[in-house]
Amino acid sequence: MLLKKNNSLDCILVGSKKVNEKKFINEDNESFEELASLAYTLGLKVVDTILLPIRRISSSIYYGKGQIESLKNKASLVNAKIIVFNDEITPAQYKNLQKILEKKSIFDRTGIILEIFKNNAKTKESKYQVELATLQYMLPRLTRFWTHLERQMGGTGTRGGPGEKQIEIDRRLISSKISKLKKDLEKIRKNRHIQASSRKNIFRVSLVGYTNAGKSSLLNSLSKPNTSYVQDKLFATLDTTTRKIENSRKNKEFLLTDTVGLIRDLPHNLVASFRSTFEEVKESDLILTVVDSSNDIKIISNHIQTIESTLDSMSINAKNNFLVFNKVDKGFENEKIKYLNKKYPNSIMVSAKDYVRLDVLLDKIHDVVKEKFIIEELTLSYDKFSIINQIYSRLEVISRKDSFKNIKIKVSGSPQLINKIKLEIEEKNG
Ligand SMILES: Nc1nc2c(ncn2[C@@H]2O[C@H](COP(=O)(O)OP(=O)(O)OP(=O)(O)O)[C@@H](O)[C@H]2O)c(=O)[nH]1
Ligand SMILES: [Mg+2]
Repeated sequence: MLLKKNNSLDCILVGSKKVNEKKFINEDNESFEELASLAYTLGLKVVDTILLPIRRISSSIYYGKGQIESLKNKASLVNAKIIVFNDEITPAQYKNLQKILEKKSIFDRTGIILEIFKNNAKTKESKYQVELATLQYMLPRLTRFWTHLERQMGGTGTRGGPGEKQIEIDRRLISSKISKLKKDLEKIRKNRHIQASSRKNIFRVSLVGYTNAGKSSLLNSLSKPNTSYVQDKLFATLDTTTRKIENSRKNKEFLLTDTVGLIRDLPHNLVASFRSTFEEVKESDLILTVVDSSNDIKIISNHIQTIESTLDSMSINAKNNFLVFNKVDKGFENEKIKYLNKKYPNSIMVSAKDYVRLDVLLDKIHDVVKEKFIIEELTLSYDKFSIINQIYSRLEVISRKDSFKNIKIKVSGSPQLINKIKLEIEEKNG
């Protein structure tokens, strides 16, 4: 929304180069590249990138005054109306920078991520979640340049130049909108909970992972019909999609859920807003972390750590978890395979795009499903051939004893399915 104000989407990326710390410079390049893909995802055109040396962070404008002045000149020179800071800018710094940089739109990494989420939200729930996070982010940063607010909030009735008074009105409007959104989201969350509990009797698997790792592609490839939204852009998916993965193998169907992608330092407002989405992950029986294996080893390890710590922060215990290294079709070297296998023994390499080793992945999932199997003996009288057929097609039959009165069948399967079949037998009996 803020972007529409500018006709040009040309932007300058600004990062920090800490002096005297060589290690930091490397890391910074990596996060800088990530910022460039975030900007690209948002549809911005990066016309220049600047790494500013920084010795000490200024609490008022983050960088030095001279640095910001020359940044302003540079932006005017290349006619860039948008300036994107890689580092997190506090509300106070934001306001001061906005004063110096005048009519240029300022974003930090969090602001960019919020804009992307805003563009990609499709369902009511994700729209509300993103709006809530955005308003919470905006509230302390309100300056007279947030004029788009007037339109967004449905007009505030003032036509005069937006000044302090206008900001006060906006602030109150935002606060009341925030509480309304929270209430609405709570209602949606309760509803989601009811839906989720109706799925209790089937094994549930969730896909989590860094944005762009290929979670939606994997869901598509495992479930065939290509309807999950796949894009080479960050945060393509904001809504959870669940599909039943049926299989010729007996009693081994499961539900597979695709989730919103994660990223390093995901804005905490967003994490909080999407918490209910992750409740579904929390309740699943198996969590698979999908990793883009075409990245450098160091980036791979950073991504895995990000996923672990984000799940941790939501108290999600990735029990039985294993890693799925995706995109192995993309120039995979033997050395890398060896290294990853050694470092992450509980993992599997696949390609969602080329359907490579998806059968091995399914086997691995089925092994976990199977761990929950129980063994029971069912007793049937002879008039229940339809149930006998079901038993053979859906459960594993260990032994069978036919007598003149009935048939005793020892089966192995998920407790849920065995119970379901037992109920059917009772119904038939009754
Ligand atoms: N080469 C290759 N590309 C893949 C593979 N799987 C996914 N991709 C590509 O990677 C990009 C991201 O895929 P998505 O499935 O949208 O990734 P995601 O994890 O759902 O991303 P978010 O929804 O943004 O979190 C797309 O361009 C896919 O075509 C794969 O196995 N090999
Ligand atoms: Mg996706």
